[in-house]
Amino acid sequence: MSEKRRQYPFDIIEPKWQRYWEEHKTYRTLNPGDPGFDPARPKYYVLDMFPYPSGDGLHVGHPEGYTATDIFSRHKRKLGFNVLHPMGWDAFGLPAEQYAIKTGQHPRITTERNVERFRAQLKRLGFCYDWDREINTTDPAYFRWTQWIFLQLYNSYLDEETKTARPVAELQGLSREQVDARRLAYVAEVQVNWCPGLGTVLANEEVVDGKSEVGGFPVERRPLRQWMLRITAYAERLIDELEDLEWSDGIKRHQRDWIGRSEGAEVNFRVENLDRDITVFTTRPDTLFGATYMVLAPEHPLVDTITTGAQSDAVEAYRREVGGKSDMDRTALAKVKTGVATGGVAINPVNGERIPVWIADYVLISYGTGAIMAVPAHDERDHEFATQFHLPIRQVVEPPSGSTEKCFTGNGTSINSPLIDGLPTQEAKRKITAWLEERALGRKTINYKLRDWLFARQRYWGEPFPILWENGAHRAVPESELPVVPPALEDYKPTGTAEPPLAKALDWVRYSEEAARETNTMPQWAGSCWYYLRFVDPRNDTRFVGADAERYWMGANQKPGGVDLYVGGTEHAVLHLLYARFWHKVLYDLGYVSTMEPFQKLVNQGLILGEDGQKMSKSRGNVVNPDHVVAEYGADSLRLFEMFMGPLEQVKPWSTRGVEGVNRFLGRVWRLFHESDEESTNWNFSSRVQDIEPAPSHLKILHETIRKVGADIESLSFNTAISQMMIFANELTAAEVRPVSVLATFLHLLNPFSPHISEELYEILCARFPNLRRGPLSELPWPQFEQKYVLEDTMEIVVQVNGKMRDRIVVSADAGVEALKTAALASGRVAEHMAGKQLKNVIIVPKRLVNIVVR
Ligand code: ANZ
Repeated sequence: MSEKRRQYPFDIIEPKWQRYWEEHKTYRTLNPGDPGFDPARPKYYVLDMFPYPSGDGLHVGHPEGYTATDIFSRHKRKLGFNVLHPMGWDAFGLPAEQYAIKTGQHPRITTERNVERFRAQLKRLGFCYDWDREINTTDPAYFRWTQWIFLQLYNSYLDEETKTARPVAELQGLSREQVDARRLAYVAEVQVNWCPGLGTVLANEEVVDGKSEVGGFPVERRPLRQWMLRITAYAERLIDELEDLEWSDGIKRHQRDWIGRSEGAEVNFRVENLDRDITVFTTRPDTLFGATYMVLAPEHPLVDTITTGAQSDAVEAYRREVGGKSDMDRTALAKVKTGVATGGVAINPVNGERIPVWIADYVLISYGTGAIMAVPAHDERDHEFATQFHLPIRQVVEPPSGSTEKCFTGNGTSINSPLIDGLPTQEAKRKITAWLEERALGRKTINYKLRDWLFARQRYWGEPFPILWENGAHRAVPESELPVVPPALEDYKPTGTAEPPLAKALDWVRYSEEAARETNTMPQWAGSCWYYLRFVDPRNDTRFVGADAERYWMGANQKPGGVDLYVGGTEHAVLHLLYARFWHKVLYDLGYVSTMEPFQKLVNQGLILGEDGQKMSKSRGNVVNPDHVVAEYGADSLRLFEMFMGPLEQVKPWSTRGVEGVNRFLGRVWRLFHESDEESTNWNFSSRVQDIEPAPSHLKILHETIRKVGADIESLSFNTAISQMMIFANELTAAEVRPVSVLATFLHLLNPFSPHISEELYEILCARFPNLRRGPLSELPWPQFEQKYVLEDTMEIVVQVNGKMRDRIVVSADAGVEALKTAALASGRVAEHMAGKQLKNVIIVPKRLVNIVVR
């Protein structure tokens, strides 16, 4: 059935409606207080993760999530909601800067060009964004407020009692240094991933196998003075407050794992012959009797003190050797364990045993206390280490019956542990911790894997810090002087040292006789930490977001509140969401926003693979360009196909034949209304479309479709909604006469998916049937489902393949020929017998059987 039919005129229809929407500002959204705003309507805020406008333009992965949110938004509008559905650009970042280094062209110019291309491509897809709310993170009117929020962090500390941010101005009687040490934005000397090739520090996530993810340059560890954000202060809330969010379990688990809450105890071990303790962090205090040695991180401050003369050369050599390694390399499980004895000895507080103290790189200075007690019988890394260095191994936990592992790490029963013998692990932990607490030898603690956020980059194309330095001390740029705009530079190249490129702009750096500007810039994550708030009130130049608008759109009275639906890729499942939640909570604590969380419901769309089932990439040559698809089949077909490929959250391969399939469906919809004479290029309005009373069978399929499409949009099951519309179109195609009321209602259902063709057909109908309510369709209410039309009897039909019975299916008693055929072909058992064969014919005996003939 592959006869080539003439395309319906999408190339005329689509630009026409896009112009109409633009001219009439059809999708403009009003804020509380705007003339014409209707406060009686409920609100709905639908947000896409805004794109980085790369030089390559849009790829087919972008429209997947964007089409889903577009359909959802259009449906909500038709249900009478005030819908906020904005779009903008996350445009600071390395590629524009690297391009500037190569060509000398200012990043602002390339960014503008890329934004224009992206915008045009998105408009060409007919999305219902309110373009009046477009924002760009590199716009000074935007990053002025990014800098302002940074200053809120800078001027706040975490009050331990309430676990909330408070202004540092409330801290009484502290020295300047003490205040600085408590700020949520602070300066620290930290070990960083320094990439000489890119001339910048990188986040751990930006380093793969010791090389930069961008460019593949070697990365080394070195200490550097850096701006840090105290996200660890919020670790507990970032875990606990996930609870009420409508996010997938997978994403919640990702966030929890990343934050890495771990309950245990700190235990003090006295160093022999020294008035000092080594404090270790352990999650298994019940194994204290099995500690046969201790390990300090090589950087631990006690190492020098406890190392004996005989061991000092070996210790020094070892420290030099591991100095350059990243945490990732040091803790890799597979790696051969290394370490040296310090010669020092510590005393086990539970039994007075003398145990040797080693240093080894598998213990990290940045976690817990930077020191451990080693229990080789029950910890794998300790076990490997003890085996290698012939240290004793003593079993203190008996596994539940049956286990014969050499190193048992699970829960069991304590043995060889006088204080807790016979107790199950949980109880043993509690008892031993209490015992330690009574004697001031230890205490219960909670540790988090999460580290403070290294917030500075040595780059040009980012937000400058609104910070001044004077006599070695920092202070905020006065708010009235925001934004701090980056200087114009001739030369964007990194300086080759840790000095950022902004340091080259001497006039800019020099703020006054005494004060100089901070020359680091913020990381690319900064702008996306709060953009969803700016969309709410994007042109406000006295506040980062107006209070009324914020309360309305973010849902001040809902729990947990926030953006109602947020859709984007899983690559942002951890960091972006964590960072944005952190900023939001600080703003909440300070009274600037009204909800505790930014994103109430989150959905991640699945990756679209190439036609070959591989990840799309330039090097594989399997990248599909949406521009080509739009040129050949139209935007409505691209949108429809992206939703028809499969469940939104699933990974799925692209298929050009699939696009042709949905394009044929839209062609069939067009022909429900039109006939073409083969000679001329005209489409004539079909004489079969008439203003008649619909038959019960037509009302039935119509209302089934209303019900299914509405419910499927709400549950984001767009693919099955489309299948239902296909069934509808098939049935109506077969009808002798097509009632105009049924067709008009159907166009409402198709409208969110394929807005151009549906608007056009509706306009054509209105011109012929003056009783219809005038469009545009997108502004008319969603059709009412009426149960009475779908009350139905069912019947069972036999399905044969080449005359052999293969399945029985249940269909509605008055299913027409087309519905029978569609249902029979949809049977999984039938598909098995059709695999690899060609469909030749379908024979239907009404009310009894369908015989599918294949060869
Ligand atoms: C003794 C012990 C016995 C341990 C046992 C485990 C099992 P999580 O769950 O990841 O928090 N540890 C503590 N600080 C460390 C550091 N700075 N570098 C490397 N390892 C460190 O792991 C906590 C456990 O990891 C702690 O509990 C400690 O080993 C180790 F049968 O203490 B345990």
